[in-house]
Amino acid sequence: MLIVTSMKLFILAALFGFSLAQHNPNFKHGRTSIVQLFEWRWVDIAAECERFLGPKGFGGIQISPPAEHIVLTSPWHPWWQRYQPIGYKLCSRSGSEDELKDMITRCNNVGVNIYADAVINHMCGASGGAGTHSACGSWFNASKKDFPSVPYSSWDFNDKKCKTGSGEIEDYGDIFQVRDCRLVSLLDLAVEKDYVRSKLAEYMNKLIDMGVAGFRVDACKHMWPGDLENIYHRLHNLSTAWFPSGSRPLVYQEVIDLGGEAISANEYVRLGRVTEFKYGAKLGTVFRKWDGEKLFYTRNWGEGWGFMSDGHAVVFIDNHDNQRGHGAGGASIITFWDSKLHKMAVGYMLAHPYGVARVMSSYRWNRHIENGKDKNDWMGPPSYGNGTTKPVPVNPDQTCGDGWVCEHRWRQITNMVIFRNVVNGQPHSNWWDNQSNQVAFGRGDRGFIVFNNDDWDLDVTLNTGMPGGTYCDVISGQKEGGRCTGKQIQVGDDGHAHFRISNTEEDPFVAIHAESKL
Ligand code: QV4
Ligand code: CA
Repeated sequence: MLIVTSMKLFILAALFGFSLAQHNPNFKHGRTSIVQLFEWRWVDIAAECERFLGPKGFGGIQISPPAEHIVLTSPWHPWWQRYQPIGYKLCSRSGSEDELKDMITRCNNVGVNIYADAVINHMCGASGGAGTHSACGSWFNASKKDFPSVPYSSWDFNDKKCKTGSGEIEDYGDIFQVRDCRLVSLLDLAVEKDYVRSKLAEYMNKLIDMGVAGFRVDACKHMWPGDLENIYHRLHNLSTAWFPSGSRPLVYQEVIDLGGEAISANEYVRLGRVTEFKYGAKLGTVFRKWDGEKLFYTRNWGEGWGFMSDGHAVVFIDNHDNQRGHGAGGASIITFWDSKLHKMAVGYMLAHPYGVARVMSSYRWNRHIENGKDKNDWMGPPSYGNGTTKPVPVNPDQTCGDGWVCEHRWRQITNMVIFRNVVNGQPHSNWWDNQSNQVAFGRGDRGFIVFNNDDWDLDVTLNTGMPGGTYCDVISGQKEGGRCTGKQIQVGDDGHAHFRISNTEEDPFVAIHAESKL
């Protein structure tokens, strides 16, 4: 037997392009995309897997944090209460442990993976009070740092290590503060302690044994890479009920790195994937045509734009933070509120080979912007008066009701999720641009996409690289019962096709792929 050190493995992985453990999303059946079902209840997710996500080829779901969290009433049940754990009982605003388990099983059974959002840097805020105001009534005392349901006591927190006067992170330029002090007053766990590490790993392993395929790890910038490495090494292999034996959980770490901070995403890529926040911030700027950006500049999109290396990135247009002014990215972030641009930007991401792609699925709230800030950025999901989350109803036209946006059900987005599966593994090819905001590119001979983000029409003949035939555009419609419900694109035997896209169209882009051929 050859003993391969992890360094050698790393070099081998780099040479042969296979993913390291923990970088592999463990997708089933050649699927390729994750959808973030922000604040959905477990019972709704289970139903959505069976009726929509499984059949449409979604690879996985990022779920909201499943651990027991504080319940706040001022403001009234904000979404962010779920980022304030008070223990690791699997009991949350999204439902009970039984409901979680049933959902994980049913989603896995239809080929859809579950990735849990793991909040392991901290517990609730320091002024969280004492009592049983938690998702399942576990008692805790924030001022005494007493969380008996874990149990954690004041020994398990970082306060002695933190050197700032306030105990808070005051300067993001000081890596010690960022890791050892409190993020917005959240009680900072001593992740260097063996006991704390063992509790965190126990929590994550329980989820792995139930069948999750990996984790989005919250607030990684605020934890030392060495501490995270130790926890990740303790994680079990995935359940062999659904995954090949020896499969490691995917880990994708939330590190916001737009450049210019003391801590960089690169410190974490060795351990797992990392959220590439530059992606949505830059693509938003490009599609908005701000700062002199033009779509044709994305000819070398990906590493060419200073992003982390392809095998390390999880990419997205928006997330639950930056769609409401939290986190990073600022005003350039394109959300469902700008639906036309959103569909184009998500379409671009899903057509492009860089990174593991995550689609956002949101709820509507009473956005109220004053002086550039949303006063209602705290508002939780559609709820009843007592704060319990409402179900997600599906309308006859397949859209969602009751304030659930369900971007993942928008035809243009669903069809691009399918496009990404169809072109999986094919190279970025046959680039064309007009030196402005009209661009086109293919994915080998399996797919081709054309964008018109200029203020004038696009009218051009392009080499698609695809076999001759009639294809259905999957943006204006799709292939249904042997015909196209939207535009039809004629590809000649030489691979060339004529495209005409008016800038005033509802969706000024066109996409065809091998399985949309008549
Ligand atoms: C406030 C003040 C503090 C004060 C405290 C006193 O800001 O200075 O000491 O009151 O009571 C909420 C409130 C916040 C409040 C805090 C503690 O918004 O005002 O502190 O609770 O009571 C989410 C929200 C936060 C929220 C947090 C916990 O975005 O607003 O804080 O949940 O409920 C950085 C990080 C990055 C982070 C990003 C938002 O590097 O890791 O900020 N992103 C992740 C998650 C995000 C989550 C957290 C981290 C924390 O994606 O959703 O924050 O788990 O860039
Ligand atoms: Ca910390």
